[in-house]
Amino acid sequence: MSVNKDFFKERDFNYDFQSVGRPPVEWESASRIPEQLVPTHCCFCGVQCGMNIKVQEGRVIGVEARDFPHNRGSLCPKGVVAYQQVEHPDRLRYPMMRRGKGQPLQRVSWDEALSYIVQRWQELQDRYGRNSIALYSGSSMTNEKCYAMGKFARAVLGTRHVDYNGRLCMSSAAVSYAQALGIDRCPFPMTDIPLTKCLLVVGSNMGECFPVMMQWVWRARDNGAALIVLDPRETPLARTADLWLPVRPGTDIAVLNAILRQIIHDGLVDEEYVRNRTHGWEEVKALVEEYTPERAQELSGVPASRILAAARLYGRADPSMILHARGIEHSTHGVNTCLACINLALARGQLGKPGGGSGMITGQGNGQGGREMGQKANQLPGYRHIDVPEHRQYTASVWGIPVDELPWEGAAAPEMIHLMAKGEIKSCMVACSNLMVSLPDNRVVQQALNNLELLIVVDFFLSETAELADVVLPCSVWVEDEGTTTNLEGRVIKTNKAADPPGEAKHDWVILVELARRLGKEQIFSYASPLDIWNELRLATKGGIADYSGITWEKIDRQGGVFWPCPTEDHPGTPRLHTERFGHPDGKARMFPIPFQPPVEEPGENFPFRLTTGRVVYHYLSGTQTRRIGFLNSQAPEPWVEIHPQAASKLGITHNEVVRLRTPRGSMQLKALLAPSIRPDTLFVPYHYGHEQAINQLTVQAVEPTVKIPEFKACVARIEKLDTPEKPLEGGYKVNYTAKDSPKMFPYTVGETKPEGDQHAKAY
Ligand SMILES: Nc1nc2c(c(=O)[nH]1)N[C@H]1C(S)=C(S)[C@@H](COP(=O)(O)OP(=O)(O)OC[C@H]3O[C@@H](n4cnc5c(=O)[nH]c(N)nc54)[C@H](O)[C@@H]3O)O[C@H]1N2
Ligand SMILES: Nc1nc2c(c(=O)[nH]1)N[C@H]1C(S)=C(S)[C@@H](COP(=O)(O)OP(=O)(O)OC[C@H]3O[C@@H](n4cnc5c(=O)[nH]c(N)nc54)[C@H](O)[C@@H]3O)O[C@H]1N2
Ligand code: SF4
Ligand SMILES: [Mo]
Repeated sequence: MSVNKDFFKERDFNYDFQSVGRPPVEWESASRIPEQLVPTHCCFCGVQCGMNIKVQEGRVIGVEARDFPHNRGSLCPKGVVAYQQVEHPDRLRYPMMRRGKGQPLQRVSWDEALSYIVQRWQELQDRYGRNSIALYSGSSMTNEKCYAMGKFARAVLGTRHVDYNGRLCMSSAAVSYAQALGIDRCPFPMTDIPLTKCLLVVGSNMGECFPVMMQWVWRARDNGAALIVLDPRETPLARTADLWLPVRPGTDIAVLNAILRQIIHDGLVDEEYVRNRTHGWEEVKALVEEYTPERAQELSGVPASRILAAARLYGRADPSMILHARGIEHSTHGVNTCLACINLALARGQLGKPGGGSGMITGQGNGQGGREMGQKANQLPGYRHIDVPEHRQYTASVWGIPVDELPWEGAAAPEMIHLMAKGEIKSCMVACSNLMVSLPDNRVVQQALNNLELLIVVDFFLSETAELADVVLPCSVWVEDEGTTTNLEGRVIKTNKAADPPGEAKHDWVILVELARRLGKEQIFSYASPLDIWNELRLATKGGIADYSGITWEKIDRQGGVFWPCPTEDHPGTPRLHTERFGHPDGKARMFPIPFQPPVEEPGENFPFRLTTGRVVYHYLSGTQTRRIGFLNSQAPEPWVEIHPQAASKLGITHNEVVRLRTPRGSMQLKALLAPSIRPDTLFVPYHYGHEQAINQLTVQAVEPTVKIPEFKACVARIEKLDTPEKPLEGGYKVNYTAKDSPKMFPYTVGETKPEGDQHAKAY
C-alpha cells in the first residue's frame, strides 16, 4: 500500500470538536504521517465499506478508503469521519456508578463495579428467580461479541431474557425470508445489481442510508435497467427513477398486490417456475384478483396509472430485482408486506437468477451477523431455534451445559419494557443500544428503566440510556477491536485492531469474561482472544442454516470476504442463494396470500397527517456517535419536520418556522422544512436525536404481533403554529386495532408473559 507522505504532511487534521461545543483539542505540530495502515471496515451501515485506518505512534489519525469488492474504494460522509470518535474527549475511560438512586455517576474501579454487579445479580436471582435479569444487546458489535452476549445470558446468567436492537430494525424481513424461502439472508450479492433489467426499490432511502451501494445502482442504470421507487417521499433515489410511486405510509400491500394482479392479466407469470419451485400460488392468485389498480389507488394513494406503468416495467423485465428496507418493515404488518414483495419475485421466476430476486437491505453494520449469533430471544447460534429439541441439545453440548439448564425463549426487546414496568425484570444490562432514543413511545421506556433495581449500560459514550444507568461500563470502539462482521450481503468480513482502548476501557467480551469468572462460570465462559470466540462460534453454527464452520480469518482475507453458508474449509462460500433449491426441506418456496392491512392509527379530524420517521445521510441511528462529530453535526444539528408546501400554506406555516408537532402521545417543537418531495398528507421527522428532540416521544408503541417490530413508519399527527394554545386532544383519529382485539400488538401496556417452555409458531 503506497501513501503519499507529502499530502499527509500538509493536511490539517483538525478534529473540529469546537463546532459541537467541545473543548478544543491541542495537536502537536509534529507531522502526521501514518506509520501504518490497518485494513478494516466502517463501523456504521450494513454495506461495511473497506477502509484503512491510519495509525501513528499507536494513535488513530485518519482513514482512507480501501478497494474492497463491494465498495471499490468509496466511502460516504459518515465513513470518512468515523475515526474521529476514537480520540473524542467524550470517550468513557473508566467505570462509573451511582451510590444510590438520584445520586450522580462517580468514577469507581473495575473491581468495585464488577463486584457490585455480581453481588446485586446474585441477590436478585436468589430472590426473584434467574429470569429477573435481562440482557439487551446490539448489532453494531462483531459476531464474536454478539455470540458472547447470547451465550453469557443463557449459559452464565441462565436467564431467558436476551434480545437485541435488530428487533427494531428488520426482524420482520428476517422472518418473511425464513418463512417463504427457508433462509433469512439477502439472496444475492450487491455485485448482482448491475445485471438486472429493472430495479424496484420499496421503502428505502438508499441514497442517504447506503450511499456507497448506489454505485451498483448507477451501473445497472448505465446498463439500461429501469428504476421504480415506492416511497411516500421523493427521495434522492426516487428523483432519478423512471417511476416514483408516492405511497401513503403503511399501505404498500395494496400496490404490490395490484402489480402482481396486472402481471397475471398481462400473462407475464413464469408458470413453469411457479409450478416447479413454489407452493401456494393458487391462493395468492385468487387473492390478488381483488386488487384492481383503482382499488389499490384508493387504499394507497398511488395513482392507478402509475401502478399499471410499474407492473409493465417490472413485469416485462428479465431479470428483475426488488430491494426493500425499513419503509415497509417498520410496520405492524411488516412481515406480510415483505412476503408480498417475495410473491412478486417468485411469480416472475426471479429468485436464484443472476440479477433477479427480492432482498432486504440490512441496516446495521453487523445487522446480518447479529441476528445469527444467538442473541435473539428465540434463536441459538447459526439460526438454530431455541424450541427445537435437537437444536437445544447441539448448542448445550457446544457450551458444555446440560440441556435442561438452557433457558427457553424470552421476551422480545419491546416486551422487556413491559416486564421492567411490571417488575418482573429487575435488572437489565444494555450493551450496544441506546433504547431511550430508539424505542417507540419512549416516555414509557423511561418509566420502565427507572423501575429497575439495577440498570447497567456498556458503551463508549454516555448515551441517553447510559445517563439513566446505575452502573456505566466503558468499552472499545470498533478500531480497537478484532473480529468479524457479516455485511448486508451475507459476506463475512474481518475487522482489525488499530489502537488500544483509552484509559481503563475494556472490550465488551472481556467485560463478560470477567463477570463470568466472578459468577463462578469460568469453566464454560473463558476466552483469551476474539479468535478463541470465533473458533467456538464456528463450531456452534456448524450444521445450522447460517453455517460459518468452514470460514477462517485467513480465507476471509484471501477471498475478500466469505458468504455463508460455508460448511467446510474447502468450500468457497455461497454468494447467490436459491439457484437450484430453496431452504425448505422439500426445496420449494412458499407463497402466502397477503390481504391488505392498514396501519394501527388512521388519521381523522384532530390528527389529519400520517407521521413517518427515518434517517438522514449525516447521522447514524440514535445519533450518540454522529452527533459528536463536528462535521456531521453541523450539517444536521437538530431534527425538523418535513411538510409539503401546500399543507403548510393551509396552516399558515412558513419554511424554518418553529411549530408544534403533536400525536396522541404528546407534543414537541421543531422547525418546519417545506419540501415538495413529500406527500401532502404525510410528515417526516428524522429520529437521530435525544431528550426533547427525540421523535420517539411521539411514536406509537404498536408492534407486529409475531416478531414485535414497532410501527415506526406510520402514526397519526397534527402540526400547529406555536401561537395556538395547546389543548389536550381526545380521540379525533381512528384506531384500526384495539388493545383488546390484539394484545400482542401493544407490548408496553398489555400482554401476559409467556410461560417458559411454551412453544411458539415455528417461523419466528
Ligand atoms: N445515514 C444513515 N444511514 C444508515 C442508518 C442511519 O441511521 N443513517 N442506519 C442504518 C440502519 S440500522 C438501517 S435499518 C437502514 C435504514 O435504511 P432505510 O430503510 O433506507 O431508511 P429509513 O429512513 O428508515 O426509511 C426508508 C424510507 O422509507 C420511507 N417510508 C416511510 N414509510 C413508508 C411506507 O409506508 N412505505 C414505503 N414504501 N416507504 C416508506 C421513508 O420515506 C424513507 O425514505 O439504514 C442504515 N444506514
Ligand atoms: N422512530 C424511529 N425509531 C427507530 C427507527 C426509525 O426508523 N424510526 N429505526 C430503528 C432501527 S432500524 C434501529 S437499527 C434502532 C437502533 O437503535 P439503537 O439500538 O439505539 O442503536 P444505536 O444508536 O446504534 O445504539 C448503539 C449504542 O451502542 C454504542 N455502541 C456502538 N458500538 C458498540 C460496541 O461495540 N459495544 C458497545 N457496548 N456499545 C457500542 C453506541 O455508542 C450507541 O450508544 O433504532 C430504531 N428506532
Ligand atoms: S456506506 Fe455505510 S459502510 Fe460505507 S462508509 Fe458509509 S456508513 Fe460506512
Ligand atoms: Mo436498523
